[in-house]
Amino acid sequence: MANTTSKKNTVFVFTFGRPGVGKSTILAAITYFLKISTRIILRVNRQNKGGMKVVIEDWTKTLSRGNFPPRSIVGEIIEVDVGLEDGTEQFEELGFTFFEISGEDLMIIDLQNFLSKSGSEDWNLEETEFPETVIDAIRCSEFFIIVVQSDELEGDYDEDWLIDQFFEILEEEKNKGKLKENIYLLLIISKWDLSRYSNTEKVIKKYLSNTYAWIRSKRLFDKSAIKTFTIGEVKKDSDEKAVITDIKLDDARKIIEWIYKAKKLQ
Ligand SMILES: Nc1nc2c(ncn2[C@@H]2O[C@H](COP(=O)(O)OP(=O)(O)OP(=O)(O)O)[C@@H](O)[C@H]2O)c(=O)[nH]1
Ligand SMILES: [Mg+2]
Repeated sequence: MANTTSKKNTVFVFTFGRPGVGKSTILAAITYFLKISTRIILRVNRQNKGGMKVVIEDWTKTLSRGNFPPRSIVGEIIEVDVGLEDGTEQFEELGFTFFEISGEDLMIIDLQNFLSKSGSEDWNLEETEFPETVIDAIRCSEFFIIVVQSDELEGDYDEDWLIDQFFEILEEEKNKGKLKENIYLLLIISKWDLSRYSNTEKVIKKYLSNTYAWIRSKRLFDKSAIKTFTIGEVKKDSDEKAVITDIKLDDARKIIEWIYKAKKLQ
């Protein structure tokens, strides 16, 4: 990890969201968009030591064939490292390093909730804290992408609570002086092709009211935005497997452009 966080000229982005919301798909789409853009090279991270998995080639091939990236493995941090060549237009001499940890790993927060509510005597906070590698990734990140799934916002699952807890962890870290000086938030409503809604702000205010309050307060994040994402048209094949029948990279472009602009305006 020391190798990774000391990498120069790269902007670290941490992705957060419960299992299966579409984190890997969003990162794969951004990578694919960058890959097929001219003047951009995908930098392969050869310092793959601290248990990080680098997936650029696998993911872009998978997407180009209309398939989704595989579900992330519990306990493994995925690191997508893209270097942007010195182009004359938008992107120049900058890189992005995206971290994704499996949604299951983030459920550690949920476990804390469960154990504290159940009053279990075995509850040991130390054991339920994020692993060191995750904390390191959080500490070096300037951008935080939170992903929520458009067709599950109304469900029983208390996503708002989960995000709220994550923000509290960030705030604690900030108060300890361990975070980057300026941090930015992008809240992405994923699988937008399945959505019944049109007004994103309204929907977040209604179903994720605490999250919305954090965004509005500007207490933690210097800048934030709510964006939607779809990978395009998705259908089930004869084996009931989801496949991408028409890939769209427009949302991926908007996400990376927002990050790029926020970085440049610093
Ligand atoms: N309809 C639709 N389905 C999507 C979209 N993106 C992802 N999916 C579906 O959601 C599944 C999970 O997506 P992933 O990107 O693997 O989700 P994840 O958040 O990385 O999951 P973990 O890493 O396991 O926590 C995919 O295999 C697809 O079936 C989308 O834009 N539209
Ligand atoms: Mg994943």
